Amino acid sequence: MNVMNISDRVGFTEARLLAAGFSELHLLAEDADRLLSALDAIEAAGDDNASRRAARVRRQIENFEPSVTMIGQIKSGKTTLVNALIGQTELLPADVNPWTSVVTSLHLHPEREGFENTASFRFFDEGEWDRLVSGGGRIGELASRAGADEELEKIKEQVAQMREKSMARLGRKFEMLLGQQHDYGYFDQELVERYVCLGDDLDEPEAPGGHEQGRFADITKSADLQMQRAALPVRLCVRDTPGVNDTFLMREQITIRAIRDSRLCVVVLSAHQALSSTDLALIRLIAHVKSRDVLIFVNRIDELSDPSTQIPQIAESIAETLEKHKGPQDAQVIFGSALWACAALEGDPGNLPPSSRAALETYAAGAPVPQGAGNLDVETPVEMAWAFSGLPELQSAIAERVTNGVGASMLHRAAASGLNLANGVAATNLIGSADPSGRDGGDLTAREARARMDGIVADAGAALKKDFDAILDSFSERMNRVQDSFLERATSSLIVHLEKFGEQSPWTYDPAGLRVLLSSSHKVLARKCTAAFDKAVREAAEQISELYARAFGLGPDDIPITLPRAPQVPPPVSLGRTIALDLQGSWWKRWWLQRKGYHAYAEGFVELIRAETDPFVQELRDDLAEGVRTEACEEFDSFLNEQLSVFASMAQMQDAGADELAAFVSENAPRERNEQLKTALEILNGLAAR
Ligand SMILES: Nc1nc2c(ncn2[C@@H]2O[C@H](COP(=O)(O)OP(=O)(O)O)[C@@H](O)[C@H]2O)c(=O)[nH]1
Ligand SMILES: [Mg+2]
Repeated sequence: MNVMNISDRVGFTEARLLAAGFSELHLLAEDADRLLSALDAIEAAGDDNASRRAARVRRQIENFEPSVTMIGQIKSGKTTLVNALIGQTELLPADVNPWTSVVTSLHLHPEREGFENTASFRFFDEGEWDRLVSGGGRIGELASRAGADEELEKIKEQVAQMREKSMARLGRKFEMLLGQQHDYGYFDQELVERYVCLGDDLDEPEAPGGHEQGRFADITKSADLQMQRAALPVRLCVRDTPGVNDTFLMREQITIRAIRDSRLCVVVLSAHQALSSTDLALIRLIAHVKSRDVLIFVNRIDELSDPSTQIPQIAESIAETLEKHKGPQDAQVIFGSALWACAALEGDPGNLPPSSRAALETYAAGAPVPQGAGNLDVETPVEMAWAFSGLPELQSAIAERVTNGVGASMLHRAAASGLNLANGVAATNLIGSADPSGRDGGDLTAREARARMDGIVADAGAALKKDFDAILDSFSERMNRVQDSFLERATSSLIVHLEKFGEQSPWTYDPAGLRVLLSSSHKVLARKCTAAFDKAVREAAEQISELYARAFGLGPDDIPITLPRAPQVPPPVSLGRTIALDLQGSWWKRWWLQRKGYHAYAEGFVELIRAETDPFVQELRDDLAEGVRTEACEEFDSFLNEQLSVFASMAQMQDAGADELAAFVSENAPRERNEQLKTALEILNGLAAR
């Protein structure tokens, strides 16, 4: 396979198809460009301090990469859908062996001169691998806690087999590879297969020097491919996950992590079993994500005998299931077929299997052209297949969420920074152009002013950290209380049950209540964190404004300060992980039968459920809440540093001698530069006001 061939194969038709749904991303790209031009003006008009800070904001805009993660059952068509979404129908191998656990991230870049494709593959580290292999993953832990020895043995056997095969494939090097990363300055299908795709012929020893497929797939944890896409005006990361299924809960953890890494997720379902009972674990995973950040793609509608009639029925049943199980009820549901999309991209819908083609024709004849297909001419078979594949609708939903969600937040943050810098430059110019006699309008010496500014910054930073300590402590306490009272209530319910029905009748207890309470603790946390951040920036800005007045004689109109918004608190996705109480199947029953006497029940129960629910509490406290604190403090530091830089520029101007001032005036005299700064201020004011 030719390397150039695979990476640059998007032809004209494909690019046109792909562009149809992404049009809203152009709005984001245009705003980002205007912001960048405003930063150019700041760099041109400001001193070194301002230029350095402006360059930093520029990098934040340039590195901005929204991402979307595909989750769903194995074989629902996630990988095929990702291939269709990026217009390369054969890039990622579909139908991979269900043992693989690789999360693949495709980092898509707008077209740019001199861009080089790269790839990196990371392996599980030793700890992760041991957990998977020796414990049989989380399912092994669950099974052993619930006393399901037989299942555990089965899993262990499977894992041992897998390990043997890995060793055979990877040889002596195997253990040394754990924790490592392999980087490449290119990629092609073969390279990707080597890392993400276990061969089907697991029992065949590899032919000497023969195909390399799946060589590393057992131990690959993540694959990151950097590539460019002509149809995209901004960067976008599309993440493919291995899929959740019943047997390997290790995957659940992988999926949770992948959802946490993207604001937006697409739940891919199979039309002929959309949201069946096996998808309940999936609903739990998205139950705590905002509806707006979840898209449901019902794939494989080409396998329905009569899509037009069946689609409304499926939609209704999905709505019912989501309502019943408290999933994200307002999530947008899109129907489609990745197979039709791939056929369109390959320019040959005529080659579809007859039943799939017939379904397309019936569907297209009986349904209106789906949203997002833009001005595609659905008369041609290629465009018809694309329009009805659901891909344009999926793209436009992604584009809308990105543009108005993370995109808008990023623009606001960057515009607020830019505005503070631009106002700093304008205020510095004001000081520099004032009549020398009226220049020192302040009542503080330069040294006093500097000391005061440093004091404000240090105190403000320390105060926010202290506030966060208190918030995190009370969050942790609250979660412990919730966990204790859940255990208490569940145990007394258990005892009542035992007294009434005896030991032979299994008891169930829905852990939903625990999740609801922990989720409301999370809401309180989010509210408090946002309030603490807002208060910190407001108070710091007031003190700094006051100092600007005293040190430079500048009022709030001369040097206004724009407050950054509090960072978003991520949803408590980890509450979706499966715990023993969720599995009211055979293991749970067996756990019953092994206990002797009520006391053993109650004690064993508390121990089991505490061990099961501890990870919720730990993850919310140590990952989520700590992450929120770190981000808020960084954001606040960045705001304070911006003001320090503005202060430094103004102080320098205030103290400038006659020579420096003359140089400044000659350099800044050109009206053109001031005009540019004025335009920049207008742009930034407009964007920051949104
Ligand atoms: N008929 C039909 N088959 C599909 C569709 N999407 C994917 N497939 C097939 O379903 C199988 C599993 O797809 P894959 O993308 O690997 O699923 P994943 O496990 O969710 O990533 C492959 O053989 C695909 O060709 C579709 O829309 N219609
Ligand atoms: Mg897949």
